[in-house]
Amino acid sequence: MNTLKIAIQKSGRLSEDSLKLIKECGIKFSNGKGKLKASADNFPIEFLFLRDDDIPGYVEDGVADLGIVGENVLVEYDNDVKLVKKLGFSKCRLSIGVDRNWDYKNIKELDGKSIATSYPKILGNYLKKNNVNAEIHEISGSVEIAPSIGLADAVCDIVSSGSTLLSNGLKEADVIMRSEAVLISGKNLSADQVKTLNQLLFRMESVQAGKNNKYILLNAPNDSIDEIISLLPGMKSPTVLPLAMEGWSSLHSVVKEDEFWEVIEKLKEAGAQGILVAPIEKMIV
Ligand code: PRT
Ligand code: ZN
Repeated sequence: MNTLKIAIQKSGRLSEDSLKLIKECGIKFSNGKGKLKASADNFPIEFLFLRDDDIPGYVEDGVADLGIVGENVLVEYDNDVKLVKKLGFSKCRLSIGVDRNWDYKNIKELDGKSIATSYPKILGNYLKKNNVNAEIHEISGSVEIAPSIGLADAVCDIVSSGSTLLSNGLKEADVIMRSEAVLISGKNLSADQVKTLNQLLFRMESVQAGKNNKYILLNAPNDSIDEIISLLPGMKSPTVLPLAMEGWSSLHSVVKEDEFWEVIEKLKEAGAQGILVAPIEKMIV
């Protein structure tokens, strides 16, 4: 059997982007509302829709072969599974939050204090590593209200924009870990399942590479082509085509998303004109 069962969060912050990634990989399926299972029409994969906290355990037990969870959940539960790939979405931080008037300098200030969290293991390890002796109050939700109701001196919670801390009179004082969605797998996949996993990873990597790059077309006088090629090395080397106008060429290449604006400035200085930039759906290097 080469079919893989993948566990995806049923409803929450990971759900939409997890399903979007699967769809961008060309995998078609219909997941009616409230369904707990679905299978793909054109790829050997089945979906289980679960609470995120249950996913690492189900993958460890072999109920699911793969799963998508936040790294924070993976590290907290510490199941015997493999982290296969970071997926680049649902980015957040697990941070210490303290009263906004606290002149907090470093983690040592939490010595002898109490901290409310849903992440006792990650927090405990961090405190131990820093030789800080604090009391950990494990609570499962609404951690941010703990200081205002006198339950704890500080919190350790997931932060994204920071507005939840802010609206509870707290500030982000220390980042304990950075997290994003990750693909995990069990340790006992069959050889056929590993083949399917490699096909899935190949598709995910093509989608990610596409997102990290832009397709760029521009016109340039022939005497600036060498300089422009050095700015736009492309996948192998840029395509250079003559324009109908004597002495000019069109160049086609790819540019990395995070270098994009810097490169555009340099291209303009080198004499490029009529620059067109288009998204890339998939990129196979
Ligand atoms: O029901 P189920 O158990 O499946 O879901 P859940 O409620 O436990 O998890 P969910 O859907 O809230 O989050 C799933 C994963 O998304 C988390 O494990 C993180 O990896 C990731 N993630 C990304 C976040 C956030 N951003 C986030 N902002 N998880 C939670 N939050 C919460 C945080 O707990 C706090 O209450 O949002 C608030 C802070 O947000 P800001 O923007 O105000 O800072
Ligand atoms: Zn959860």
